[in-house]
Amino acid sequence: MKINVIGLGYIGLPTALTLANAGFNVIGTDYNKELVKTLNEGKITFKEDGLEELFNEVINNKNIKFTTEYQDVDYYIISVPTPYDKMSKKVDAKYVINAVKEVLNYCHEDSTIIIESTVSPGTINKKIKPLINKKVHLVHAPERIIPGNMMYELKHNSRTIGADEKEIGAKVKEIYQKTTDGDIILTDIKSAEMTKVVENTFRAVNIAFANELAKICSYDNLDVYEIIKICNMHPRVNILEPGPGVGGHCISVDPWFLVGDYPFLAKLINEAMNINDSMPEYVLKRAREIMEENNITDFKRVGLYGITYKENVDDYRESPTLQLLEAQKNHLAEPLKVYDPFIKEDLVANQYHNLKDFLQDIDLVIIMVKHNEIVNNLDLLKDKIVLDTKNIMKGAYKL
Ligand code: SAJ
Repeated sequence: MKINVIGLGYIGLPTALTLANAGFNVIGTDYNKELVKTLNEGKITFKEDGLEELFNEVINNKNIKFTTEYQDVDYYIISVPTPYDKMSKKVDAKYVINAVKEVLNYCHEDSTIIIESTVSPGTINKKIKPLINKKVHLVHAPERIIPGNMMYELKHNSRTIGADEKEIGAKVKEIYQKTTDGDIILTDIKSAEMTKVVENTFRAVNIAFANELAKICSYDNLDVYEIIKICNMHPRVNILEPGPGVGGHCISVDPWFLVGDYPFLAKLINEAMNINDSMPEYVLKRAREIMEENNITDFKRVGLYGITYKENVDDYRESPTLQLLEAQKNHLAEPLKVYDPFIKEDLVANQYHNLKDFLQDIDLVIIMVKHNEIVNNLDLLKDKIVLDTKNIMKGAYKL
């Protein structure tokens, strides 16, 4: 069976490889010529544990091809980004809409278009169905894999298939069941859309709770990590970790869809998102307090360790560090110094590519990301003043 995966980014590429590995004939399509060229040269386009091994196995031994062209096949999987409109907070489905329009130019009657991209409840009925100009089937199969553990989760996560035509849902379930040993739950399209957004919103709200606790504890000189550790020993309490903010393309984005669509109802969610968004500025405020306490007067002697949105990945979309750099533009004449072992290109001003050079030029290090590199080399920080937003270093200043 031939499957055309549209969009070869963080979700599409691992998905295409997993399907090919399971025995399907896969064509991966992306409009980014450079990306397709890189893949065709036998190189992966981002780092993820286990991705390169699977890529090499699949391109050498299985049936896959990468192209900028759409295909005429029985099944399409659409995994393109869905940003949100910063003003209205509503989902911006333009990439999904364009991909579906393209597919419709190539597909035959009775083919099935599976949308994996996250969309807010009702989007497929309201924005995609009206585009359909021939007899094709629509399915929503939101992905659940977490960057950093994607390859494992693709094989073992349970997942949701939303289909308004039951027999089509059953056929799509058969496809995914060849790739995962997790349970596959069938529901309707709108419910599937809602589940995906709710899952990420659950995590966003819980992170916001931890972040608010960090602020409260800091205000009253309590150790938030000690409080959380003790509370989490209660059998029904499981508080997440506070941090310098929430990044990535999912948890910092998807909950806004609910705020945008249900503004008079989504009060808690709105506040939670505002709390998470306030964290980078809060880190800056903590840094000022620490500078004052230690007689550091010059922000030139302050550096941010980590640019990516979380540890040991090279994805920096919506990252707390980038949010902080944006926020500091209003306060500081010159951008803070920055370093990240996963970011090889020059992304921001005052960026270092060598940890030792970076540390040499600063007195106060703000740990924004707990990459293994720093967790395993904390001794390099022994002569520094450290604001540790990720709780990896004993004796350091905390959030
Ligand atoms: N974070 C905290 N405290 C925590 C956990 C996370 O501050 O206790 C921060 C991280 O540092 C990061 C952000 O939140 O900046 C998001 O990271 P994450 O690891 O929680 O999640 P993502 O965005 O990488 O992946 C999420 C996952 N969703 C859930 O866990 C409900 C993943 O399963 C989804 O597939 C993914 O979103 C997606 O694509 O929607």
